[in-house]
Amino acid sequence: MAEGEIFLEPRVYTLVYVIQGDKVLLIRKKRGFGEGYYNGPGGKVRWDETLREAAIREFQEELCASPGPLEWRGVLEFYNNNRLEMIVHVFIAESYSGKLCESDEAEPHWFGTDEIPYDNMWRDDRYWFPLLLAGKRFYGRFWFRDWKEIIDYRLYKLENP
Ligand code: 6OG
Repeated sequence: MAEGEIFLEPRVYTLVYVIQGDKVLLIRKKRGFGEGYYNGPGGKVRWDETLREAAIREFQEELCASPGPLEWRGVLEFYNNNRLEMIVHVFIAESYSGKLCESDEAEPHWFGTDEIPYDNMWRDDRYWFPLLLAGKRFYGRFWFRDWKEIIDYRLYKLENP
C-alpha cells in the first residue's frame, strides 16, 4: 500500500423516509445497531448494488412493501471515537406500494411531523431531521463518543448556486 493511502471498509448505508402530507413513516428497530430506536428503514449498501437498489432492498426486507420513486436528500458521516464509521445516504419517497408489515427487524409507525420522537431516536436526528422535513438537502458530520453522546457536529444545507 502506498504511503498515505487509506483503505476504508465498505460502510455505506441508506435511510429512507416516506413522507405523506404531515405524516412520516418510521420503524422501531427490534434488533441490531440502534435497537429500540425509531429510524428510517435502511441498511448497508453491498458492493454489487447502487445506493438506490440498496435503499429499495432494505425497505422491502424491513417493511415488506416497496418505496415509490426515491429522491436523494442528503448524506451523513458518523464518527465514533474519532474514526469514520458510516456514510449514510438519506432518501425520501412520497409513496409506497404493498402492505406494510412488521418484520423480525422492524415495526412500522406513522408520526405527525410535529411529534417526531427525538428522545427515542439517534442523537443526531434532532439536528438534521428538521432540514429533511423542510424540504432541504444537507450534508452532516457527527462525532460521537461511544455511540452515545455527540461531542461535535457540522451541518450544512446544500443549496443550488
Ligand atoms: P443495519 O445495521 O440495520 O443498518 N444509522 C443511523 N441512523 C441515524 N439516524 N443516526 C445514526 O447515528 C445512525 N447510525 C446508523 C444506518 C444500520 C442502519 O442505521 C442507520 C442504517 O440504515 C449514529 O443494517
